[in-house]
Amino acid sequence: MTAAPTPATLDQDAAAFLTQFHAERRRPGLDARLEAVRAQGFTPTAEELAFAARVAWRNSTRCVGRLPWAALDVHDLRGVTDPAEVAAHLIEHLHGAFAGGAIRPRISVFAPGVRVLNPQLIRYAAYPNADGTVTGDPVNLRLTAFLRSLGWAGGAGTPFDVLPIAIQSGRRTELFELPADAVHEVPITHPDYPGIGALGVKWHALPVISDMDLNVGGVRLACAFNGWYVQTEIAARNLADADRYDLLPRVAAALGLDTRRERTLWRDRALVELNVAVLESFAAAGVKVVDHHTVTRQFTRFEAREARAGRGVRGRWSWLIPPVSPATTPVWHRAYDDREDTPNFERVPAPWD
Ligand code: HEM
Ligand code: NRG
Repeated sequence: MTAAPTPATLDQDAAAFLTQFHAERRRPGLDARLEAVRAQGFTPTAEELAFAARVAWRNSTRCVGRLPWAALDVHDLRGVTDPAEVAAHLIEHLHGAFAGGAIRPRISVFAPGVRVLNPQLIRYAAYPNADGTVTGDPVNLRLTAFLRSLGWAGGAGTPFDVLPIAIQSGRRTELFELPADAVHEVPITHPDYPGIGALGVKWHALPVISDMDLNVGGVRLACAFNGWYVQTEIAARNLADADRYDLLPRVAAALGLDTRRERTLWRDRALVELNVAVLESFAAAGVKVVDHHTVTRQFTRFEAREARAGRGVRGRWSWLIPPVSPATTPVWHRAYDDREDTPNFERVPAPWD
């Protein structure tokens, strides 16, 4: 015996989502829509999907950049299942989102069964060396090994080799190299300290998260979304963490600081100048980036605007505060309820985990 093809009961998550959509968008026809979903099951319409994606951003408790949530550019790619066509749409996503440096927040949503296996579209390879050091971004050691197991031959061996993307559709997984003109990068220099530029460091313009599902009324769809960077993400974590590019000792040397004693605060001074370098370099390249003072002030405007709309803002405080000078920002002095509302984005475990 097989189960009846039509669900007899109305899925409660779908019903709750549709009730929210019709109420918030002031759309008539809720009862008819619920009846159709009871009879046929829930497949979001294009309008429901666009609403869900924007509200999922609005509900992202760990995101300090939520002020422009309603302007998210939603691309419904549920009609695309061929891996090469998915890759072509993602490359178009990179071009459209970069927008000559202006950066537009954008999301691509995929059909059930389609998935990007990389955690972000743009990631730098990690090559283990015989002496235990790593060339590249150590956070991507397992991603790099996984892509090699899928047939990637390896790149030039620089610290900034862009990895290919692995796209899964049904039982097929295929690798695609990103064309160089789709990956915009900014060389990091400092207006006052040429020694920082001499380190030969760069970072990519776009953070495009690709390992979270969009949960719309219990339907989980893979997606890829981007906004722009807060410079702290790059300068205070990716380039500074001891288990990432670990640049603070070299930046301190470029600044001529005494690194023999902690109380010279050489780490802190190097960290601030590396943050200045990333902000100034992005500005010089004409690529949008936001500093932690501005983005946290924008976040308090988001909270005020949400309150006027009769909604509360949930947040994960430890993620909302910046990793540099947190107590100088307004978020430091506030408290947040960290329970996440739906629709939302939910992390999918990596295929190698
Ligand atoms: C997390 C800023 C756009 C959804 C974050 C984080 C920052 C940030 C600083 C913390 C990241 C970390 O510590 O690793 C921004 C800025 C944006 C932006 C400045 C500019 C527009 C977006 C968009 C979406 C989004 C467009 C989705 C549509 C999220 C989510 C997280 C997050 C789901 C948590 C990620 C995780 O758990 O790893 N954002 N964001 N953000 N953001 Fe945003
Ligand atoms: N810290 C990560 C990116 C996480 C998301 N940050 C954003 N998201 N700004 C990194 O690559 O450093 N966004 O959608 O803009």
